Amino acid sequence: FVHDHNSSRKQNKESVPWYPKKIQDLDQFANRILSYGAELDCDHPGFRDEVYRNRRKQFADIAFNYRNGEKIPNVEYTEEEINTWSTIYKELTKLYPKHACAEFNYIFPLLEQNCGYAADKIPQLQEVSDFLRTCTGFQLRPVAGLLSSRDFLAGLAFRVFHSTQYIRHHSVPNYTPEPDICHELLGHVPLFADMEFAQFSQEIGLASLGASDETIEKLATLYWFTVEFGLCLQNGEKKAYGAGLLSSFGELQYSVSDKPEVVPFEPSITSVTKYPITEYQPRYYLADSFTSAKNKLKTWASSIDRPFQVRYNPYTQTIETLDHP
Ligand code: HBI
Ligand code: FE
Repeated sequence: FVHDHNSSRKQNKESVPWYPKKIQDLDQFANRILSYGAELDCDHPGFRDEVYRNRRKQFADIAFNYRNGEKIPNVEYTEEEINTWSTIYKELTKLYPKHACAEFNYIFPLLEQNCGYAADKIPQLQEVSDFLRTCTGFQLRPVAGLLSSRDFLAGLAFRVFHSTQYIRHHSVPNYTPEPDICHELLGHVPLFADMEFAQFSQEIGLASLGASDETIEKLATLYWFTVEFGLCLQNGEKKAYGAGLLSSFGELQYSVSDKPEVVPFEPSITSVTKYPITEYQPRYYLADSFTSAKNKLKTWASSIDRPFQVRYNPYTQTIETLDHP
């Protein structure tokens, strides 16, 4: 959830920043994560826990060694890890019927029936990924920690979602300074099974390929206010669809209350809004529907100054580039 300024890539008018052209190119991201899974900051809840740090290293190794097309190794979660999951699962599933959007509530029971979602078990990434593929073609890929915005967004262009596999530290189940498997599986995964939402997410990814640093910053901001913290209007009521809300017991309730400011999703405004990353959002953006959000995003993205157009070919899993004369 950190904003980066990727200064390592040179840019000028003639050179377009490198971007992945085929799905195997995503293998290159694994060794340039920003925060490595086992090296925790001193304010991380697991900083002083040697057992936790070792465990994080095991997860990091799975992600480092993973290659496109392979099966994601199953993990045997410990009792302590499953307890953390259970606590969060039980609290959140109480709130979903009232506060989550209709698409989320439609899909959630299917995850319970088809890929092992339950209070007493942490689902395996491979099983979840297989299910998503049958719904929208989205797939999961294990990642050891935070990627740059550029790399992370590029994955979405291929309908690949980089997912962490470790769980937050057991001492503070309601807080995590970074994404963890609770955030990914409860927050993100359900909506990647929705066709409109999948298309919306892929649009952000496609717009990011070869984009300037400034555009990446705007797309990361759009991602933040939609995929992470988005609200949508359904039958006159505010419902949550953002993963940061759907995986937070406190912020989910706060976001749909009358305390925060809520304004219509408008890419030109949303994309330049500043936001805090360690506290509840003071402002949320409200979409009419995923279809409407997708169309607004597409219109906005077509105004981005990029000397070529891209489209994804799902048969070859490659990006096709259409040059402007
Ligand atoms: N990396 N692994 C990972 N997971 C994320 O959710 C994530 C990321 N890097 C950047 C990011 N999210 C967002 O802040 C946006 O910049 C896309
Ligand atoms: Fe997230």
